[in-house]
Amino acid sequence: MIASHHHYEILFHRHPRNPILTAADWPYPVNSVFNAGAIRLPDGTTLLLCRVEDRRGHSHLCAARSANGIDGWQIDPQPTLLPDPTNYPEEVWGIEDPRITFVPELKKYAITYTSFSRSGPGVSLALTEDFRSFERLGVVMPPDDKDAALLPHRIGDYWALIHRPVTGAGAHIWISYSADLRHWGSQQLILEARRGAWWDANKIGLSPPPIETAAGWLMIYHGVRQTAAGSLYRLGLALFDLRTPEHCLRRGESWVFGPEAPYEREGDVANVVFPCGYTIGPDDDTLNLYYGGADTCIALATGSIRVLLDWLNRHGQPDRSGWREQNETHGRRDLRVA
Ligand code: M1P
Repeated sequence: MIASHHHYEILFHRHPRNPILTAADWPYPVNSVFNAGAIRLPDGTTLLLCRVEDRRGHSHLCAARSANGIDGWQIDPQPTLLPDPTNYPEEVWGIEDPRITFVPELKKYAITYTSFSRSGPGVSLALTEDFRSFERLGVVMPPDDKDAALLPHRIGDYWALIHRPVTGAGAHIWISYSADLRHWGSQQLILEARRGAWWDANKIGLSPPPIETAAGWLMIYHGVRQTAAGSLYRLGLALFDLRTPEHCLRRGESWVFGPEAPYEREGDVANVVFPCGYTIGPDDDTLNLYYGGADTCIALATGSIRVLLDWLNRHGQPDRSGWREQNETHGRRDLRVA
């Protein structure tokens, strides 16, 4: 039987102990904790790399570790990764919204985060083996760009980064390729905000890193609709080809998760759900999605990858927004071999 809410299927179930982490849990004074990257460590520990905002309004990152991913969090007693504006001036107004990808070829975790520079938000990349020491590679996408994640392995010979530049044409999702993680090219638009009345009309961005499945890269993205009462952040699903991830195979029409609970409706920024990470259960199917609630706290919702893919099969449509741009702008499809 399909669980329903106002007759829509429920794809994500909120944990009854939500919010699972708040500023009150922090070992030092903070304003808010939200938008955490997530990863399961080899020993089974869940690590959240949380965005922590101080009362200046600047953010840094702090690791929290838990055996069950729900409670018993061990939070680093001090900030884990602070902005370093002396050496990295792009971090002058803080670092935000990390996404974590384990990269088997490097045996390291890649962290893509927003560096808030005087020119606006850009994408920075750091590598780590242990979430204690970090190797910064600096800016990989200049402002205005954010909502980025690295795919875990090369596509052909090239690393792939999904990201969200803001261009004169709007805030859409793009992909870029690199041979060395430092120099990026072959940029292509892959998914557009839909404009008009759509729930994802005004801007979209990648939420957590894409999930690699046999059917393709499953993307959970956030869509924003501007309303008379402010911005409304909700989540949608799209599926991209495994070997040519610039090609969208299916895109859901309806949103699948949106602000409903009080900790999502009310906070520093009302009506925001914003996941930056997930872990996958031992059954290889259960998706534990960690998300910021109203830019104030961290919450957990659980779904099934199989059910999400099945929903996309039933409710998704082929999406040509990226293809149109790729063909009109470049007149060819595979820029990586150019
Ligand atoms: O305040 C809501 C969110 O705003 C930003 O998202 P975007 O620029 O994609 O609309 C996020 O970076 C995040 O800081 C915040 O949760």
